[in-house]
Order: sequence, then structure tokens, then C-alpha cells
Amino acid sequence: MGFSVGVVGKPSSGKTSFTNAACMTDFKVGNYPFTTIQANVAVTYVRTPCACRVFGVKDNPKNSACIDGIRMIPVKMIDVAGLVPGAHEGKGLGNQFLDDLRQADVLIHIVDTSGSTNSEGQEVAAGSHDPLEDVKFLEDEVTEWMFSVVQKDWRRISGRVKAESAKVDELLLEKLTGLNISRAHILKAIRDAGLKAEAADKWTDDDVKKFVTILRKVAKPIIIAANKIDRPTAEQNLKRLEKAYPDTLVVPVSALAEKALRDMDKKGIIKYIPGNDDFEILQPERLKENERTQLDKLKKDLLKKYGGTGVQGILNRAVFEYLHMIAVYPVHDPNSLSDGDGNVLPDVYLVPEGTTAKEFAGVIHTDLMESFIHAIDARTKMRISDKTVLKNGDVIKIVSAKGTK
Ligand SMILES: Nc1nc2c(ncn2[C@@H]2O[C@H](COP(=O)(O)OP(=O)(O)OP(=O)(O)O)[C@@H](O)[C@H]2O)c(=O)[nH]1
Ligand SMILES: [Mg+2]
Repeated sequence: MGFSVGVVGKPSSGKTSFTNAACMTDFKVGNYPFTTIQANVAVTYVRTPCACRVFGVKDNPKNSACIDGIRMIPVKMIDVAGLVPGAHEGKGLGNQFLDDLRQADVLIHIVDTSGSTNSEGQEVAAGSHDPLEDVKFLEDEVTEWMFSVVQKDWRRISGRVKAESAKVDELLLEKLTGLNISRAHILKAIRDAGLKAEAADKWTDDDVKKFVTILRKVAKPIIIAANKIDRPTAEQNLKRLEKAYPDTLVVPVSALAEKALRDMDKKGIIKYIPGNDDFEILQPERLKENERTQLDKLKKDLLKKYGGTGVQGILNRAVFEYLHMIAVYPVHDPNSLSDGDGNVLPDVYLVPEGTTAKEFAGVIHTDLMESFIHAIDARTKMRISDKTVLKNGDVIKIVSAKGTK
């Protein structure tokens, strides 16, 4: 599966609750630190209007699902153990589990916005801990982790740049490719740090640190889920978080409410579509009076106030708005929009904005890219060249010398 989201934060901030709500799993949740030790891996979905509606066809999705004209694209979610300040030096559970985040394309930082847990994740009086501190330390810990990976090998890398005029981006790529970091990420970080790749043997410790700090932002962007927004002390802190991090995506979230709504939907008591700011009660007779009151309160104080529980919202916004990914559908036959077996609009892939037709072929299969001839846009039925930049919702046939898709 293509896209991966890492779920990070201090202990007891609600990482596993968020994962359970997003993926409908039942991983262990607890109000004490380090409930999670081994990473939990599950699948969630981002939602986007499906091309079937635009083309007016009935589809047969294979690598995804389509519900009422909404295409659900699977995304891998990795819920890791809680991080405490000093984790990169071995505090708490140490930084081993940071390795669980290697494949993540983006990190969702689950913050206890209600301020009712301290930096170690222990319960404290609601509102007494400042969640702004949590954001700062988490960014630092992830950067320190990346820094330690680069630093471990820096002598050898700078030595080779000096002795053999080796390319620093190539050596760094070898080192960092396992962290899902690309050459483009590395080159951008070198450029943005104002450093010169040819002079890497002369980079000071501070230069390397600066490079890694920017690389972390480029390759593992962190967005903020302001969780536990259902608690009274959270609202004020949400405003402070938004003000302190104007360039970061900050979304109010209640993992607890989302899981409760999805569970009731599964039982058929209500109809709730994740991401919506409303639900419909289907079987009122199955609700006790206090449950009914709680549901009314949840609708008024959370769904209507914040536009939803934020769980689906933050995923969609992270992928489409913040990371600028687009959804593209490959087909075998641009007229029937089907694959070789007659399935209509079977697959959809998330690719970064700016992806060309030829690069898209490479996302499906390396062979398709290598033998790429041209592509056909199913909407216009026109040929498009290798360099044509694709758009969100495009349906594309790749014509290649080795076979077609
Ligand atoms: N009120 C409220 N409580 C929540 C919410 N999300 C999680 N909690 C509670 O916070 C506590 C910790 O939840 P977990 O999901 O286990 O937290 P975690 O971050 O995975 O914790 P570790 O695995 O120990 O790092 C539990 O008591 C949850 O019920 C929320 O949105 N609202
Ligand atoms: Mg957990």
C-alpha cells in the first residue's frame, strides 16, 4: 500500500484511541502511560468524490472502495509507543520505536488539548498542563532521532566527499532511503539550509543539524490533532495552539466521540458517515435516556461547533490540502474505463501534485515507465505525452511497449 501515516505523541494523549476510531480496530487503550509498546498497524481510508459520478458509470473498485459516490482510498496507519522528552537519549521506552515510523509519509501528532496529562502521560488536574510544550518537544525528539541516524555515519560520508569527490546527496540517500526519504527531499533540505553539497566535507556540526532540522520538516511533516476536544479545558488551548502554529495544520479532534459514533453506526442504532457533522437516529428505542442526552450534547457541542469529530477530517485534509496529493485512476480501456477483466474504475492511486503521466506509470509498475509510449486521458480521449502533469480525478490509460494498463 502506498501512503503511510505515523501516529505520534506523548503517552496517554490518545494515539491508540485515534487509531481505533480511524481504523475501527480494538487495540488496547488505557489511562496510564505506555499502554502501547509494540506498534499497532492498521488500515484507514481517505475519502474523495469518486470518478464514477463524473463519468456516470457503475464502478467495481478493487484496490479501494466506493460508497455512495465517495471513493475510499486505503492508507496505512502506524500507532507507536508514547514519546517522552529525552526519548532520543533512551528516556521512557527510548527511541527504538521511532524506527517504527521509518515508512511514514506524514506524522499526525496527537496532542492532549485538555491539558489533563503531564509530559510523561500521567494524569494531572484538567487544564494544568500546557499542551504547547508537547508540540515543541515532539518535533525536537523526531529531529534528534533523524540527526542521530545521520551523525552516526557523518565522518565516513564527509570523508568520502573530500577524498573521492563523492556526491553527498547520493551518500545521504543510501543512508536515509530506509526512512522513506527521497533524493528530492535531501536536495531541497540542502538548498533551504543554504548549504553547498560540494562542500559537505566542510559542514560544521551546526550545519548538519540545520540540514537535518529542515529535512525532518520536508520528509516527515508533522500535523496536529488537537485531541480530547470534548473536554471543557480544551477549547482555550485549541485557540492557543492555532495561534502558536499558524503554518501547521491544527484540527480539533475527539477520538472518543468518533469511536462511539462509528460503533453505534455499526450496530445500526444511528446512521453516521465519518467526516460528517451530523448523524441520524435510526432506532431510538435502543437508546437509554442518558445515551440520548449524550448524543444530543455531542451533536451540539462537538459536531456542529467544530464541523465534525475531526478524525476523518484531519486525514483528508492532511493528504489533500496539506500534502497536496491527488487521486488518479489507471484503466486499460479508456472507453469503458475498465481493466482487462472488465472492472470499471478498479484502482486509484494517491500521487503528489505535479506527477507526470510517465511518473504515474512508474507508480503502477517500473516496467510501464521504462517502456512508456504515451497515455490517453479518458475524459477527452486525447493522447497525452510523458511530461503532461496529471490532475486530481484523472482517469488515464498508459500505453507502453511492454503492455498497457
Ligand atoms: N475525553 C477524551 N478522552 C480520550 C480521547 N482520546 C483518548 N482519550 C482517553 O485518553 C486515555 C489514553 O488513551 P490511549 O488511546 O490509550 O492513549 P495513547 O496515546 O495510545 O497512550 P500510550 O499507548 O500509553 O502512549 C484513555 O483513557 C482514553 O479513553 C478523547 O478524544 N477524549
Ligand atoms: Mg497507545
